[in-house]
Amino acid sequence: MSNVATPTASANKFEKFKAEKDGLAVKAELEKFAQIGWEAMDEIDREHRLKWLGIFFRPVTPGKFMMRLRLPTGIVTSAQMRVLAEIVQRYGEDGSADITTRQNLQLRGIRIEDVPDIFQRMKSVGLTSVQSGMDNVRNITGSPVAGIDADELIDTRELAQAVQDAITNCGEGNPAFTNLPRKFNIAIAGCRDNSVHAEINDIAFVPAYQNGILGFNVLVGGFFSAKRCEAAIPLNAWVEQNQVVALSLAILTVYRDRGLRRNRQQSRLMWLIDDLGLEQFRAEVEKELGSPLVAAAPKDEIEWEKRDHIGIYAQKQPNLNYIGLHIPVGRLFAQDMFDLARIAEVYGDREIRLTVEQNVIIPHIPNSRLEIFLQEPILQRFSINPDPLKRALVSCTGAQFCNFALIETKNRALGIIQQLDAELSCPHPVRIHWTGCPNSCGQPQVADIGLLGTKARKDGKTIEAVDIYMGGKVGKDAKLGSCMMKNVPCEDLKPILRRLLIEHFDAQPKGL
Ligand code: SRM
Ligand code: SF4
Repeated sequence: MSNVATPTASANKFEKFKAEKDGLAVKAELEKFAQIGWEAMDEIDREHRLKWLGIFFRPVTPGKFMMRLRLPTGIVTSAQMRVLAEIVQRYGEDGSADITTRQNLQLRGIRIEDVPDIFQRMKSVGLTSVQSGMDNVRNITGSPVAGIDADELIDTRELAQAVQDAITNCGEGNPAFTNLPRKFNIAIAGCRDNSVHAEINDIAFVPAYQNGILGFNVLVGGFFSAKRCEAAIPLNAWVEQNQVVALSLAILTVYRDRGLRRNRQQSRLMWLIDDLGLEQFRAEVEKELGSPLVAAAPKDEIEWEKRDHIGIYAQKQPNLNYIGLHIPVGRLFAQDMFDLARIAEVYGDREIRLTVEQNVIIPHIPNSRLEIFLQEPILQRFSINPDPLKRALVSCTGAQFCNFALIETKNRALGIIQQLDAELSCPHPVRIHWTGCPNSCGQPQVADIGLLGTKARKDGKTIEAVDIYMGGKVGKDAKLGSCMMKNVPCEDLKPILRRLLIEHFDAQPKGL
């Protein structure tokens, strides 16, 4: 069956332009775009189709594009990080990178004339940004300590890579999956603490035993959007590890061919599951798979509270450790990236890992090198023991670069949290997530305290404000939080957060 749906008269504008020309088609036109420059480009190519290559036009900074990579399980080598640092360095003060809430990297300041060269350099170190935006499958997440966690159940690194390779044709681009009804998220958890937020993915694989065999129970339909947020529900299916790719492709194919395309606010996978009913949806997936699905195992193996991996931890390999560094709101500059590449080479095994909390892990550090590692100046910037509130702070991009944003997020989040850490003693980290608009990229619904950007009226003026979410639970028995307070002006927020921290999270004013 063709992957390009025939648009009906009522089809939305996205379906129409996708049917006119596949997003991936711009790959062949990159040299031309580089020559003519961003201003002369066709508007739909520039603002939409380029996202099929992971290149995002930023209306806030016209001419300076963002590039979103694909890093399955958030793993990047030091050689790759160095190439990315060189790319960012070229743009001076405009260049930076962000670690994303999908364990990924986004580069900023990119000029279209440099993209062909950047792609060549990325390819030389095995990196791709293909199909990372618009109606494609996003970065495949997995435990950030896969393969090194002493207590892990399944090392998911190869599985995440295999799913990505199948969907993207090994990074070259795969027309079979470039016209989904909407974006699509896949997570593969092999750990005991649900470090991937399984519950907020369109497909999540969570470890489960069936008749003594270790495989995965499958959850489907989790998503956030401005209009609706849902936790994933069980598909009532269990698969062996070697069936993960096939099942992912079968679900994607059903979604591609049957998914709802009329209204983009009602196009994510859960809307199709609602439309067909779970039983019928499951039957469609079986038909696509060509074999019946095995019913879910009675229980999964997610038994732990979620870990943040910041600090020093022994690996399953004797005498080796992984060290989690806190990266304030995930923001990196070129020198930071060079420094991370260097410490991964000097102390580790040339590997850097990223977490969905927007932090970094350097694995494979021998016991004998720990003491000297701890003297590295980079740990002054990226602490292994940050203050408890800063430690668990997550923030989406916000108004600095994102045109959907209703508020500024990253800088404001850091400013407020530093003041609160100075004023309060918190016995444990409190997960505060900021997101600049209802799209919820900063996942406020999974947080202890989630702050979702909005606009409010105060003294006759429109001002930046937040809706406050609480009650999000991660790890075992994860559950989404809900909105507790609406339209809190950002300028009035700090005392309210302070009160919430004291009343609900055992914080004490310092000096008492
Ligand atoms: Fe997101 C759109 C940033 C994770 C839900 N997201 C956007 C855009 C591309 C909008 C735009 O074009 O400006 C943002 C780019 C801003 C920029 O310049 O950085 C953007 N999303 C991000 C990132 C960078 C936030 C971050 O600071 O970490 C995350 C990138 C992840 C990645 O590496 O691929 C990011 N976005 C998420 C998540 C969280 C997750 O996946 O766990 C969600 C909620 C989960 C979900 O998708 O179900 C999320 N982003 C959205 C939505 C709402 C989707 C919907 O169904 O309505 C949009 C808007 C859209 O797609 O129309 C959106
Ligand atoms: Fe932009 Fe809104 Fe996503 Fe933040 S939540 S990155 S403001 S789209």
